[in-house]
Amino acid sequence: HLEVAPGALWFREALDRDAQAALLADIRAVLDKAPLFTPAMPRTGKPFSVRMSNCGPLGWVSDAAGYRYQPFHPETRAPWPAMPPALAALWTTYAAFKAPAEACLINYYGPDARMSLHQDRDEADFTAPVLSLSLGDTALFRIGGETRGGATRSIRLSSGDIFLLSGPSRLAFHGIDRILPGTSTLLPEGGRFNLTLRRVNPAT
Ligand code: MD5
Ligand code: FE
Repeated sequence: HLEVAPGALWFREALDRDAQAALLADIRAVLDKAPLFTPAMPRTGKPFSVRMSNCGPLGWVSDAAGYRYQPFHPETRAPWPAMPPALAALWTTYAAFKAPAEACLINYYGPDARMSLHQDRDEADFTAPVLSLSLGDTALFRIGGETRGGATRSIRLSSGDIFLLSGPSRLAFHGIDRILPGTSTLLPEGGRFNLTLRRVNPAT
């Protein structure tokens, strides 16, 4: 792997095409039960350009009431589908954390979707890493430091890449500037899935 900042580990092409296709099939099965929804910004209610779903005991949602983790889909109200074993295995291998992941956030980016610079701080335990897996079109990912306005660097995340945010990078500002359409043939519909595996509650 490449350590792009202290604790920010980039495993390029960690998964081969077969492994990517298998995980994609798992994600499609999750989405059959828990369809992508359009999150909205707290207070303003402005819709995100990224659509989302989740699997595992908890899922991240956002609406006019705020950002939070909850155990059910915001529209169907059904419990999130179980975490596919292949995803749990990635957590074991790459995060090597003492407690299992509780949430897998599924982000879908169409050709015009983006995600502005932010920190992930809705989890109660920042000692656990966040594991990110990219599937489909390449994304221009930007990562900075723990304060807004500092230096940032830009990284091209491609299909099969795993990115692990741990230690000093766990609270790094980051975002997706844009998707590069047509850079992968994995998704027939185009675009990009990003899966983030997270620990939400303190590991006892
Ligand atoms: C994505 N997702 O590609 C991006 C980047 C999100 C999110 O940012 O919150 O869903 S995944 C890489 C990532 C995740 C968590 C923390 C950090 C990077 N980080 O501290 O740099 O859909
Ligand atoms: Fe994030």
